[in-house]
Amino acid sequence: MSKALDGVRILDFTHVQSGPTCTQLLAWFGADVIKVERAGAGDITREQLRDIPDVDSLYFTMLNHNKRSVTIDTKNPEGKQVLEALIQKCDVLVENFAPGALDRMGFTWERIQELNPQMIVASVKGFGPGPYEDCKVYENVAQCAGGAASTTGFDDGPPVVTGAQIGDSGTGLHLALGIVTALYQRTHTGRGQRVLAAMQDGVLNLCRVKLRDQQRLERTGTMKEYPQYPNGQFGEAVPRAGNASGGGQPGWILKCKGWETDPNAYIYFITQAPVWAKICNVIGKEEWATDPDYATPAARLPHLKDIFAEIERWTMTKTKFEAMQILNKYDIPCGPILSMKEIAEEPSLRKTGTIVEVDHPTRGKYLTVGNPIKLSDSPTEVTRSPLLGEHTDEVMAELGYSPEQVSALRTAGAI
Ligand code: CAO
Repeated sequence: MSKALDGVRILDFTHVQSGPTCTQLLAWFGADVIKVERAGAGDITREQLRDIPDVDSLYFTMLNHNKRSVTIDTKNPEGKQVLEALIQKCDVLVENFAPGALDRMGFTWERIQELNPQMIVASVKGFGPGPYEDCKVYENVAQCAGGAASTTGFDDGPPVVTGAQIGDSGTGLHLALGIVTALYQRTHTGRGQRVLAAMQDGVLNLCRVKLRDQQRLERTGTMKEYPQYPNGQFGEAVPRAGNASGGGQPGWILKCKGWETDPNAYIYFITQAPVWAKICNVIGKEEWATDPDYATPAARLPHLKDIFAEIERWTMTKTKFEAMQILNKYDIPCGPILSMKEIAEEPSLRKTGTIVEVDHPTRGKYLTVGNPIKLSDSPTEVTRSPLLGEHTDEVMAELGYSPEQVSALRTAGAI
């Protein structure tokens, strides 16, 4: 079966997490992704957080599936020529080097355009133009500068970063959308263009509702769905909301049976207005369905802490899965707090290809997260990440180099 991006060639100059997330997605959609790495070293993540000596780390393998790897020293004059040949042959160059690194290598936008006017040059940077544009940036810096950390955590604690890699993987996702959009525009303009996804911008985009709340706060001085209401204090900026649900339907994380020993024996419980009467029935507080202090969403807002405490008395008598079963019967929105162990073992996620077992020649079998975006006409088959330089000879042959030329370039340290 053909793939959505069949025929699209990506020159993948990415490393670590943000860029590789993007190019892995494009590979899953069928693009030919050629990852350029330095001989002898490669993407630094190959050797970071290793769990098996001398074997590509899970950090690397889980971000570089379905790609080919070639080694080129792009600071070597002959290596530069190889890269030029690749630029002429590819549709998109994706990079997430530190600001200015590509220019320092001699591959400015102008030079790339000379070589291939159709080329799309896509970059992840920490920041867009402005005071921090020259800064190197990692995940948590982006979470802090993009507004996520100041709005995550509890009111009486410090800012908190989240385990979801919204700065790296989140920005990679944004970049992938920019690339396919630019490819689409190229079908009628015939021209390439630059695509920039700054990590601060990507995180802020995901924190959009918090900028909404900032403006609500400035206008009204309060936000009734936040735990600071009615007894706490609001300051000038959006506060940390603990586990409150951001929308108009109050929610909180509640203990379930076993919480004393299992750190994940919890459930997220939403007191959605249309099912309020059913919630009252389930927890044995039938009178709340008609009590004027509890019967309407507005009346409930000042009592949310008491309401969740009462619901928790009920959830603590059930495991999170028992509670789910009962609550789902009544259409009460809730979700178990799943550990990574539980997720890894969940059969339904294996069935949909969201969790995939991959075999690797030096590592053996491991689990990875498959393509979370399912296209009915372009199914994803996850194949293992390449070994360093595994496809150098193959790609060099496709570029028209003879085996003798390849061997000379290797001796010269260019590839
Ligand atoms: N051949 C020769 N040189 C190469 C090469 C190759 N194949 N590949 C990379 N290099 C060189 C670069 O040209 C650069 O050289 P200069 O410093 O002389 O210009 C050098 O390797 C190091 O690149 P770097 O500065 O990007 O790498 P770093 O480890 O110092 O920084 C990071 C890493 C992530 C902080 C930085 O790349 C960055 O800020 N990227 C943009 C933001 C980003 O993506 N952050 C997310 C990281 S986690 O996903």
